[in-house]
Formats: sequence, C-alpha cells, structure tokens
Amino acid sequence: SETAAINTNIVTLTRFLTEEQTKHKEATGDFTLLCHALQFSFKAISHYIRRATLVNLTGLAGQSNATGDDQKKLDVIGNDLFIAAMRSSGKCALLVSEEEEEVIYFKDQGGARYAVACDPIDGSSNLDAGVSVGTIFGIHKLEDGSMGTKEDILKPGSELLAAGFTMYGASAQLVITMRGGTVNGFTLDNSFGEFILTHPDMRIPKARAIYSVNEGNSHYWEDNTKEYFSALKLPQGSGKPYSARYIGSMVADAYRTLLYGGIFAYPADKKSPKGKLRILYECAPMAMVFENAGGQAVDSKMNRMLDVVPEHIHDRSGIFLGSYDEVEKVKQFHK
Ligand code: AHM
Ligand code: MG
Repeated sequence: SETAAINTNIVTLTRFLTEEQTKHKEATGDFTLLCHALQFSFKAISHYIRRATLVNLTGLAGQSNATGDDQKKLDVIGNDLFIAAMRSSGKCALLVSEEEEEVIYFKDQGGARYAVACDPIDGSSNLDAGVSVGTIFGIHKLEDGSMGTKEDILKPGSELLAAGFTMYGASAQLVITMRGGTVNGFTLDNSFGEFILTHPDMRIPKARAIYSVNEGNSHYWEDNTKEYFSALKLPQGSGKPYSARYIGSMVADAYRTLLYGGIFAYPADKKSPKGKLRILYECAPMAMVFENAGGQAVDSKMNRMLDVVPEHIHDRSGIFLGSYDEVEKVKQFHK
C-alpha cells in the first residue's frame, strides 16, 4: 500500500543528538544545545546562500554591483549568522572563524565549556557559479579550570570532541562525527526544516582510482608530489589510469571523496611552503571525519594530520586525505 512506503520513524538530527546524549551518562546536555545552535546556523546559511544566488541572477540582468562584492556580503552574512548562533547558545566560550583575524571570546557566557573553530562559507570563490560551498567546524572542550583562552583551541585535531561540515548543494548535507565515533550524514528536508539521518555510519571505500587536486599548481610541487600524481595517470596494473575530479570547493571535493573513495590533496609546494588550507577549521575537522570513516589524512611531511598542532589560529598545512589505501600510496611516494 502507499502508506507502507512512508517512513514514520524518521531520525532527525535533534533525535539523533538526544539519543547520543542518553548514551553518555556524564553528559549535561550542553553539547546537545551547542549542536542545536550549530544546526540553526547551517539552516540559515543554506537559506541565504540560495537567496543570494537569486540576487546574483538579477544582477546578471544589469542591476547589481561587481560579483566580488556579493561574495563578500555572503561571507559576512555567513560569519555573522555563525557568531550569533554560537553566542546565543550560551555554551560557546570562544570562537575562531576564518573571517575573523582574532579569537572571539564570549565573556558573558558563564558555564560555557566549548571552543569552536569554523569556516562559515568555505569555497566562497565558487558561489557566483552556483557551485557547492559549505561550513566546516571543529569543537573542543575547555580544559578543566580553564577560563577559555587561545590554548583551548590551539590543540591537535586528535583532541577534537566533535567535527564535521555541511555542503550546500542540490540539498544541504551535514556530516558530523565525535571523537572515536562513527560518521553520520544528514540531509536537510526543507519542508520539515530538519536534518534527517540519511547516511548512517559512513565508511569511505578502501581504495578508488580518483584524484582531486589543483593541478594548475603542479609546476610548484615538490618532486615526490609530482612523481606521485604522474604515477596515478599511468595505467594501474591491468586497469586504467585514475580519473581527475576537482571542484575547488573543499567540502564538495571531500564529500565526494568520502562517498566514492579516492584521494583529495592540497599539498604544500614551493609557492606555498605551508600549504593553503587552514589547520583549525579546514584540515583537522576533515581529518577527523575521514579517520572515523576508515580513511586517513596526513600533512605534506606525512605526519598524521590529527597530530599537527597549530601555533597560531590561522596556521595552514599541506594535506592529503582519502581512502586508506590511497593515502598509503601517497606515503610510499613521499618517503
Ligand atoms: P576559502 O576558505 O577562501 O574559500 O579557500 C578554501 C578553498 C577550499 O574550499 C578549496 O579546497 C581550495 O580553497 C581551492 O583552492 P584553489 O582555488 O587554489 O584550488
Ligand atoms: Mg576556507
């Protein structure tokens, strides 16, 4: 019958978080509240990104400013939405945002025990083309007795309590994981206004012949990086060379890699010896997601990405992340 096809036992993000909370006897519910604020910011950012595209479309008809201006506006809106959500949660002691030079301290928040790092709209250079962008986030817990200082966020990714990202694509996707836990994917159902669990316990395929890198930088790559990518373009065993897929939006390239397998890289090179992507709100959260899904993530020196400790909040790193076997291959070439 028709009613049999309708799922009446839907797992929303709210339900998922509540069920997770009851598994942890020591949980106070603070983390759940923080996540509620997070998910609201994702819904709001997703909404405004879609509206802004419409504004840009009228812009094409000859009414609007330079596109760069619009992009900037959206970066600011995303950032402001995220900051407001974190402040109003009452659970966030400090926030690092890609869009803010300095750490934001929410001094009026007595009892706030979390430190959050985020890139509110990653990949924003793609916005005007309607290409997927997203929000990346990492959550640390304050040390016992800490009043909330920079040291609470200048930590290795291995100490992250939770991390994840959203991708505002054909639909809004949310991928979230907790330390030592599984990776779960949710899809925003616009009619319900809820994130619905659609991808429980995501596992990245062990290997896949797809590579994702800005090959335009290859002139600047170190020799071993050049040799690695050249090798991928030769027929593999009795099979074919790797396929190339590069969107230029980390959340989209990472999401595809998570689902299909393969390798995503933004290596350090001679032009950018420290790489491009930022440790706190790009590399470390993604590395946690990939490890918890059975993949790996390393920096350009082949250190485990989650062991890298940033000195400054906006520090960068080279990164290779993806399927377990694909990252093993990266390591072989970078010995
Ligand atoms: P952004 O934070 O300024 O948007 O830059 C980060 C983005 C990533 O999403 C993406 O992986 C990378 O920059 C693409 O860089 P490039 O254009 O150099 O290939
Ligand atoms: Mg970014």
